Amino acid sequence: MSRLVVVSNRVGPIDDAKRAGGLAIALVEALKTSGGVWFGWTGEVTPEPDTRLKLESAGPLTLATVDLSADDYEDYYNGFANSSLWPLFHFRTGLVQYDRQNFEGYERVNASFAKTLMPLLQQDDLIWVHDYHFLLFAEELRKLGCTRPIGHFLHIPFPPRELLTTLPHHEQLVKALFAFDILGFQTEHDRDRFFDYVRMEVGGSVLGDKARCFGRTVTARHFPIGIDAATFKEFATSDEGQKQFTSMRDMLRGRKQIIGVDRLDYTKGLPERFNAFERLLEDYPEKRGEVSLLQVAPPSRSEVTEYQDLRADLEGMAGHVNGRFAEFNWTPIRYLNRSFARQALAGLYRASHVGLVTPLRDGMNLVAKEYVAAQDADDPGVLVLSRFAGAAKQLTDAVIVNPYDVQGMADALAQALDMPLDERRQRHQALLKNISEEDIDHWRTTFIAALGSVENAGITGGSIHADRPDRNGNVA
Ligand code: ADQ
Repeated sequence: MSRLVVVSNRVGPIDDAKRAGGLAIALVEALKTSGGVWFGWTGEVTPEPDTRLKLESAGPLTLATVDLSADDYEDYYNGFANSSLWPLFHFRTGLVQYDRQNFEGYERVNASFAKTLMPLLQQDDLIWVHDYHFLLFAEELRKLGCTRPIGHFLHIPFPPRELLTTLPHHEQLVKALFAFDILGFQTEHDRDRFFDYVRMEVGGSVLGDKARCFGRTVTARHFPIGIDAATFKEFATSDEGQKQFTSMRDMLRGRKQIIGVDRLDYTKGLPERFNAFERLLEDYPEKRGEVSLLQVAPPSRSEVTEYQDLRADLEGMAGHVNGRFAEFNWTPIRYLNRSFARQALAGLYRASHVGLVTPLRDGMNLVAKEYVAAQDADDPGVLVLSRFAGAAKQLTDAVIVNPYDVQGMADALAQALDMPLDERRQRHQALLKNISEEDIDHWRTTFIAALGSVENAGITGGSIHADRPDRNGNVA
């Protein structure tokens, strides 16, 4: 059996109390079953470049990590990855900062990480690279002579070509994607936007799930990421989950609660959400004193200015709504900037009558799936979900909203809060079926099967290997 080598920007932490971020949570859940090597950044920054590899065992996994130098951290991580690619891929061209030095940092880190990984690779490895940090990674590995199957999974949306072309290096990035064998996207729409770029921008061709361009062929499919639904369901009734549930319900004293859980990020639509809650209290006065919003949002990327601004804005907005509507025994918005362990989080979801998940744009959104998994099937809460989360393509039995429409969201909240038990149960049953079938195992096994089949195609002389660039990056 092939060994799995996973590459992602951050590795771990394996300790789940320290994790708040979809990619880390999904990868830990996926890798605990498959085992293998997990390679990436330690999360530590050193003043000078230091490419020494740290190896550590964690059950069936070997963690292989390196530090980033202060320059790489600025140029690659805060710079090109999080100030150029992240906003652009979430359709926020207005927030994109582009700087050639940052792009050079991005190239430098992709090349040096590939160089560090190369000696660890074995004959039968399947290499699975994750997310927007490493779009150049396969090209760098190929230059070093790697001929193993390499797949890429993009956790965030793929932008429309009109937006992608605003980035000076768009063609170089897309060309590098053709050094992978398999490209995985969250939704069919994301995959189709990639195909659209290939056809319309660089004159490539698309046949079925294969794109051909730059003398290379790549297979591109959608693999919607899931959660470990069975385990998360158990978390909600674990001792810790039950404890959180009980203390939350005691505190609510018969009132209802809407919950939002997000990394503090401008893509998550938090100001719009606070506005919608305020509109609910304005337009539905009977809800005053009867429902509160609990927003949990641990800080994220706090060295990037936009994230600092967002944090200040939200504090101001929560203060404004509370100042306007609070009673001595009722606080409308409770806003917490902290993380919770998984079991505790599951208990909080279960205690909440509405799960409010309203990103302006999101690759998938695991919180929506976790909220569903944590509910009591006999008396479930209602998921209110943005149409612009990848999850909305699967979770069609949620109450679907447009996060730019504050009035529409307020009305949807009222509908969710008043929804009869029968309808809540029906919707929940359908949602639970979906997240249980298309769970994290399904995601991992379908992706790895696709990656494995590349190898078989290669052995039988399939076109993919024939097109693969040689060690100098040249293709036939
Ligand atoms: P994220 O943008 O981080 O993920 P999401 O998918 O919602 O978004 O995952 C967040 C994860 O962090 C969830 O598992 C959630 O439980 C956890 N989390 C958030 N706040 C927390 C808190 N306060 N305490 C504890 N845990 C917390 C990226 C993409 C998404 C995509 C995922 C996976 O942006 O679109 O769904 O990767 O591919």
